[in-house]
Amino acid sequence: MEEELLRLKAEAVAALAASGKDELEPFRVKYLGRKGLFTSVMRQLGQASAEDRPRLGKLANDIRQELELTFAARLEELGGGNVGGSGPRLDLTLPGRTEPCGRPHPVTQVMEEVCGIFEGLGFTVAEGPDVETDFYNFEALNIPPHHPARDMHDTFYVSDSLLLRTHTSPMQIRAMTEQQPPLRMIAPGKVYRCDSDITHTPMFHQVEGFLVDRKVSFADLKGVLSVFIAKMFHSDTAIRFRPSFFPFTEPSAEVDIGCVICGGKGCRVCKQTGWLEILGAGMIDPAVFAKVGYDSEQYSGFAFGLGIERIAMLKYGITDIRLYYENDLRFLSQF
Ligand code: 2NL
Repeated sequence: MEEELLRLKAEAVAALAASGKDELEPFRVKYLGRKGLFTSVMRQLGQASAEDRPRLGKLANDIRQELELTFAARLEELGGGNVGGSGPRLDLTLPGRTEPCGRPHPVTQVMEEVCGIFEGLGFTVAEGPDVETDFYNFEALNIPPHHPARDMHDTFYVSDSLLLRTHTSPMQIRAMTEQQPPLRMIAPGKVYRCDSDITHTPMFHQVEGFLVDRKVSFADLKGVLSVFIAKMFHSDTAIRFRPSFFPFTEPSAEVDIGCVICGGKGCRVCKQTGWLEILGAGMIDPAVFAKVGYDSEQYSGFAFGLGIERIAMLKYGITDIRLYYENDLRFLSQF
């Protein structure tokens, strides 16, 4: 069989050297094709002894590879490749094969956009740990043990005094315990609540912000949030402040924007109200200032918090929050 292989190789090399352009394809079929001579010799490999088989197999493969290279070289030499043409072998009009390119996750994109807008308004950015103490996450925010607001937060506890933060406000408490006013800062990051359905995931992203100085008023809060909403959505997006309650702000408000889907006429997304809730805010409660040692006679401030997944859902018309975390490229590549 070895002789047969070597003979076939010599024959093929000679045939190739002698072949013209039109003979190349018949050559390929005769020697290298699926029903060609090489294939039939290789079929005989099964009859070789177990001891010879590996060596013969390797020899056959080496020869075949060498012939394929020689064939390709000959094809090139004869200016082949293009059927019946004498033109260039490469069709330069074909679009290139592009590598698929990754990009930031839609949640990351919206997070960066939100942070960028507040940075433009002079806010600094602070990030911190996902595992927090009960003090920073609850106590300092005027949520004592057994306060009903703790139920709303569906907290994941790590131990009696450690937990996965339910909001990013702990970073703002840290900032206030370390620095004196004036302060303006945002805290972006992951937060955790034991909750899961089409509008809730156990982990989601939040940006909270606050500003403390002398004579800060609710009008300042309205001004900052109006600029944010105009930049994030559309410059003439309608805004409405609704009275609400948070343990850490007084007074508190929830902020709605005119429905970006129906323009305020009423649809499924806005539940026929024409409005979409996009964030919560308020004037920082004096009880919070007391916890961090600020004098609330001298200083006042506002704070706000918004969920990134929710903002991105409204911005892009996404109806199921779980899509963000299924890693389906058909979804992700749309952003
Ligand atoms: C919401 C509401 C809010 C805050 C967060 C805050 C932080 C400090 C002091 C006072 Cl340190 N307040 N944060 C205030 C009002 C609302 O979030 O719906 N978030 C998704």
